[in-house]
Amino acid sequence: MKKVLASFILVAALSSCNGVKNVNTSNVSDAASLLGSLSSNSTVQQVASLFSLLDTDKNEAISSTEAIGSVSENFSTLDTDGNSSLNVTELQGILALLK
Ligand SMILES: [Ca+2]
Ligand SMILES: [Ca+2]
Repeated sequence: MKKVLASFILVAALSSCNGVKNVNTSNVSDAASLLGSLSSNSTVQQVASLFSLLDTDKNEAISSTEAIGSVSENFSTLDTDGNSSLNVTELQGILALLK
């Protein structure tokens, strides 16, 4: 009986791990596809959606580890106040860089 309980706990722990992983992966792929669809004609709202997808720790700032793709490549250009993180206003600068 103890062994069954132990296996159950292990399975539960593994599935909760996978659950978290899946959420993160889908956020990153959502962010990547949104980023890929952005153009100079994209709206402020689309950039705001991208911001919330990239801000995985929800501290209202994109750190260099949260940035992906062209946001990551242009991180220092976008970080106009040089505090090593991007706020939603700074991320809007991505629109000017997209052609
Ligand atoms: Ca963050
Ligand atoms: Ca900044």
